[in-house]
Amino acid sequence: MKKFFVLGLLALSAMVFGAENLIKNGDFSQVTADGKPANWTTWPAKMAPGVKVEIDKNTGHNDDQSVAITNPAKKYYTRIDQLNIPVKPNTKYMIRAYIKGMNLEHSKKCGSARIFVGADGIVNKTIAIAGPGIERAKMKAVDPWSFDWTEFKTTFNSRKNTKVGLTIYLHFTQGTIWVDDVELVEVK
Ligand SMILES: [Ca+2]
Repeated sequence: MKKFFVLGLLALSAMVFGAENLIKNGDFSQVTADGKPANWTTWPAKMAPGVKVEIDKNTGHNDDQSVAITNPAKKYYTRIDQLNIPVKPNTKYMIRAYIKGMNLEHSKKCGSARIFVGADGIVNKTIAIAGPGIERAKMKAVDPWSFDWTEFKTTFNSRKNTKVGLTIYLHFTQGTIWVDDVELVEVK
């Protein structure tokens, strides 16, 4: 009985929320042999000592696993990218991720932690942006800034794009962010 109820709920949410998540390994459950999140590219490819992008098997949003990005000083800029994500042109999408932050210390011109969607399958030209770096004032951030798992999302129109690029980053900011349950879905 309970099983049927759960299946019914799943079917219902699929109908209500519709679309498939276009992000691969958005829950960071899949890990490569060298301990990196599968389907994500870390940038820069060669990281300075103390800069880390790693799967944390003890911290997650809906489970106990996520990716952690650590900058040991304010001068570092570290990203995880997923590029060339196919989308339908002129269509509304939602980008969402859950982010947790610990001991963030910001430099003057930093972007802090952000979720960025770019045109043409890459991450140069902004289509959409969200995240702690956008909501710092609203969240009354004071350094060193720590916050528990928080939902960050925005909607955007894909305009002429047939593919977009996604990056989630910690920009000229010291500290650690955890990222989980990244979702890019078509919305009405
Ligand atoms: Ca997870």
